[in-house]
Amino acid sequence: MAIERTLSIIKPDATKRNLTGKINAKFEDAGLRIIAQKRIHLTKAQAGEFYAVHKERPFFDELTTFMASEPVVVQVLEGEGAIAKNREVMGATNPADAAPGTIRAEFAESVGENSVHGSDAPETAAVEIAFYFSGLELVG
Ligand code: FUP
Repeated sequence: MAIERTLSIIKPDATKRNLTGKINAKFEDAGLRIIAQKRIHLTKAQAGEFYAVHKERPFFDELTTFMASEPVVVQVLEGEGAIAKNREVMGATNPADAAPGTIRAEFAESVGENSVHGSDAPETAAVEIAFYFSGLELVG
């Protein structure tokens, strides 16, 4: 399988509870390399731009308010099949459905406050990485 890069976000519910290191350990234990990382505080407008695909969904306002409520850690993960591997390590969107040992099973508080985001396909990964990082910041 090819080496891929994917965009990951450690969300406000997790940064607030000081879980950045524990979540990063899950990525590294799975063989994903953190090749870029920064802590930022999104505005609600920036969160809305990032999640524009969900603009018409009933949870959009709650989602963007949440994403702007506390700092987040945005990062680029690299590895063999990194996009699918990261989704595996994250677990299902709703923590009630997430497999044991996954980040969302262990740390997420609800379907909305679910600790992490991960790109879902190569095309979205490229767009999402470029949303937060310049090429110079990706140190593989
Ligand atoms: P995921 O790819 O697992 O992050 O899930 P989605 O792209 O389907 O959803 C993006 C974010 O919208 C979720 F992380 C949380 C939020 N969401 C809700 O708040 N309620 C829902 O019913 C579905 C998603």
